[in-house]
Amino acid sequence: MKERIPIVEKILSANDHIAAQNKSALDSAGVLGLNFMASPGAGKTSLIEHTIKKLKDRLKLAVVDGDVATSIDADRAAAAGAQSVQINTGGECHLDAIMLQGALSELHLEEIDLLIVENVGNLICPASFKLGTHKSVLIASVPEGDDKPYKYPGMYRGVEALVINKIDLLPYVEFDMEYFRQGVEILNPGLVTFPLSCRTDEGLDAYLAWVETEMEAHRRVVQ
Ligand SMILES: Nc1nc2c(ncn2[C@@H]2O[C@H](COP(=O)(O)OP(=O)(O)OP(=O)(O)O)[C@@H](O)[C@H]2O)c(=O)[nH]1
Ligand SMILES: [Mg+2]
Repeated sequence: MKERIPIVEKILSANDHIAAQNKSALDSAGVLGLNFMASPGAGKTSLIEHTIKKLKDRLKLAVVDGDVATSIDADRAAAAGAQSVQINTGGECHLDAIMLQGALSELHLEEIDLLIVENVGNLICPASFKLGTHKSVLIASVPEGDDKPYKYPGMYRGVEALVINKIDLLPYVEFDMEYFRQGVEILNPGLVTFPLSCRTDEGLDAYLAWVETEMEAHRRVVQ
């Protein structure tokens, strides 16, 4: 058991090295990279579809989708109007930097402003593997329950923005928003948070404004 720790550290450090290369490729092309993480079914692809439809007149978008199997999500992103690449992990519960590097080689980065990576639906493994994206966004959703920050602290600690999706279901599901937000505040004080619904569009504008502000800030840094 003792020998596993250095091996895990080596894997993560090799991953960090490739992640740094990915970030540098994105920066050279002026692309802002967002890493969307969530439980299965929280609404990652739904939010990506909204993001594409609302911003595609102003920004050139690409999506890299990570799933164990199928190209369902990449097809949805393409149908919404973005370049898209599907990664099938074949069983791995997260994307890693090498997988993203392969996907980036299939995209014309010079023609992209915003890259959204949809990680594999999982609240544990994706938190440990840097990809080289600039910001991580966690999409929580009301039906998952209000205890998730307490049970998956690593994920909640490591993100720069939080979406609380499916607020249209608040009248039907037991979800104590105050308890949920207290858990988040302990782990990630002041975390920028967007309660919204991909079903009714409520709250979407604040999230979209954040994406555009991040895009502007990134342009100023890399120019
Ligand atoms: N009621 C409600 N349903 C939603 C909302 N957003 C997404 N859904 C539904 O939730 C289900 C899962 O949505 P997806 O966008 O595919 O979720 P995902 O996180 O991409 O799922 P995986 O990629 O399989 O992990 C679909 O049936 C959506 O229609 C919402 O705001 N409200
Ligand atoms: Mg999806």
